[in-house]
Amino acid sequence: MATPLAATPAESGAAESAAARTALGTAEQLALFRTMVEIRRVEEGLVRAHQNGLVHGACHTYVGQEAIAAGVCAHLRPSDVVFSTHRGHGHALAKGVAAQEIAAELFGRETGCSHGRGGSMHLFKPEVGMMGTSGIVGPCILLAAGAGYSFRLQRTDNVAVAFFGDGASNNGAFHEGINMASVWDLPVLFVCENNQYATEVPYHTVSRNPDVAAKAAAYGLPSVIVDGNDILAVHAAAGEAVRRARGGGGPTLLECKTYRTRAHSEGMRDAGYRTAEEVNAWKERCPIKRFRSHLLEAASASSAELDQVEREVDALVANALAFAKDSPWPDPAMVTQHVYRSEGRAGGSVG
Ligand SMILES: Cc1ncc(C[n+]2csc(CCOP(=O)(O)OP(=O)(O)O)c2C)c(N)n1
Ligand SMILES: [Mg+2]
Repeated sequence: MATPLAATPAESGAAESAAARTALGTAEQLALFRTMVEIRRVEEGLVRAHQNGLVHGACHTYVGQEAIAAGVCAHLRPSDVVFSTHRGHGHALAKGVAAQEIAAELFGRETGCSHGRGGSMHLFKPEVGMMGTSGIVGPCILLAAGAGYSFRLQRTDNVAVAFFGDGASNNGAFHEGINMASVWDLPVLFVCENNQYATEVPYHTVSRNPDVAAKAAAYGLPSVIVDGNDILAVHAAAGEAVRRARGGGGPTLLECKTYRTRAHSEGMRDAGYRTAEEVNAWKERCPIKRFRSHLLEAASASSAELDQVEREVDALVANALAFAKDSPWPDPAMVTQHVYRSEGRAGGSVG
């Protein structure tokens, strides 16, 4: 099947121009590199664990899209909030949820960030502003608009972020959420990760316009399209949008052109709707490989330094997976805890 890809900015050119623009020092660039490597390694570890029967429930990986979570969340404070999707491990990690809490959650253990009750699509940690991954496509856009409204009422300068896929942009929630945020100038960043497929449905078959960002014009908010596999481009565009939101300038729709290089979900077939050539071409555009090359070419880091980061991340992720595997299961007697409200009602203590 011939699957025309939406035009992406020429990757090397985009990387160079973003690099030329970046005011980031070595430490900040190394931090972005570390976050992307950590997301990738956690996903690879979860894939192996899924194959070994240790992960319970679905597992949609973020492999190939790491630059987006890393580039956006680098601008966020713990008091800013993120609403995520079914493909949200990277968002949770970049927002500050520890790898071991995520691994333990997918393993169904008490030490997981949702005490093993939720799994991959219920990663919550409000203390760091991670307001949840979700199996329902679209509502994260409305939730972020609502959080932005609450920040406005509370007179804070916090920012709400919604991450969502191209598939969500044809959901009514997208149109209602960005319209409300736009008319009320809410402090929200809408990040569309256009990986060009919704499960097996190519975006060009469900939208005449390949650019989700174009829809912003209908609602009067600014939009930007970036190469989502270029960490410096994502970081620069997200920085501007977050500054605008924090300063009272209203929301932005940021479209990141990207690609998932693994199956929609672990264990699902990954054939018949896209070609191996297409997948391989995008593997060549791997955001981590590209940033590594850039850091070396720009002499911002040595290969020994980058290898050291990778070794540290490898150790952290190995520990996280071992921690998850060795963690206790939730106590079956607590199964109804957090299900029913137990205060302020006659006979309300159910759990
Ligand atoms: C409201 C709703 N409709 C349909 C689904 C089934 N579904 C799960 S993932 C998915 C594809 C989503 O595609 P996209 O938003 O592009 O995200 P991606 O998987 O590409 O990251 C669909 C349709 C769902 N979970 N929720
Ligand atoms: Mg998609």
